Amino acid sequence: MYTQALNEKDAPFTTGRSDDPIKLERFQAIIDAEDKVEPNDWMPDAYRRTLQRQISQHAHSEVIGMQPEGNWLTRAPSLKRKATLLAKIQDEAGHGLYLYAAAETLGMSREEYYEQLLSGRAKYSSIFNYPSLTWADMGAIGWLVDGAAIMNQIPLCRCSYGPYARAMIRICKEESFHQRQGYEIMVTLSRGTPAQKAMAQDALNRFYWPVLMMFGPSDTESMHSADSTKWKIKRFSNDELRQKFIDATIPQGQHLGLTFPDPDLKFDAATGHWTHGEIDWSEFKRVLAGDGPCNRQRMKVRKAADAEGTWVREAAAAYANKRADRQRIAKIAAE
Ligand code: BYC
Repeated sequence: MYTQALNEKDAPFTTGRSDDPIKLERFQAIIDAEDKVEPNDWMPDAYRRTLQRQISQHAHSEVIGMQPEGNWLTRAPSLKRKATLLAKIQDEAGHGLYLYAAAETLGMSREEYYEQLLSGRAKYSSIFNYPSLTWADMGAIGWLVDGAAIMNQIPLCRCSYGPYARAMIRICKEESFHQRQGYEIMVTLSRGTPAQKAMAQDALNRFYWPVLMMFGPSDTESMHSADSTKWKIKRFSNDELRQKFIDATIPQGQHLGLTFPDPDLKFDAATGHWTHGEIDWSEFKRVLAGDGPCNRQRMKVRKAADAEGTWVREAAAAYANKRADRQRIAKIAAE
């Protein structure tokens, strides 16, 4: 009902002054009623900007996130492992495409979002600024990074913005396969030779803390959470999701016979949760400021890929123009 009242189909990308109390009240009523907001619906500027930021950063993460795994494609230990890893990486590219398409419904073009990434104005997930040093990292990335991504993304399937929520449903199904393929690599290595088990342990040691940082700053530092929660973009806080992830992951690591690199980790029987040691937020801030182990390398590779693809984009645009010209001429001739 509210959606109908606020639809302004003739004026796409309608953004309202955020101080218009009647529209704001109606907008919040749509959200509170668990209705979806669709691209042509009226929405406050700040809601649009939040989604443009989050969805595009999410898309950038998927695209940049292909690099650490791409690093191991030619060195996968068997044809089967290579085919599986390749399928996973291709899925990540697909996720990027769904997400750029969802972000475009908010009135900015993919090229504009992409330009924000290349110019360094847009972020991507901190986790992809860490190197993938051994084959075991393919296991740790699937198990932990995709595991954290699922924990964060399942609630996004119920996000108030329709195109984002729908994209997330498909993405989560694929992430589930990604998590399992990673865990299966970890199972194989953990049951393997002492050297293989040591490699799995080393990957866990290096990825554990950065993965916890993927969930974002602590709730007290999270500047966007209050608005995002009010608008039902976020259903759980950063710390809540981090805790859910830790609670789900520790038993999986124990099953592997691996040790988590946190001496303060202990199970609290009273709450049913694992309590953990302090996260080094100075490292998180450093990585976000561009000074992580691989920030420069990731952007260099992305920029080179963009430059190498220029001719493809130009050729596609030239072909589209020629085709449109031919259709115009054919139409005139037919009249
Ligand atoms: N890394 O107020 P906050 C994948 C920024 S890819 C970098 O809590 P918010 C995969 C945040 O952007 C999955 N920046 O923000 C792909 C903000 O800065 P700005 C990626 C971070 O938005 C390939 C500032 O810190 N997932 O699965 O309420 C291979 C304050 O934070 C990070 C998504 O993108 C971070 N980790 O909450 C394998 C999920 N954390 O923008 C796997 C979608 C925070 O004001 N995004 N920042 O300059 C979200 O759910 C939310 O945006 C976040 C942050 C929970 C990440």
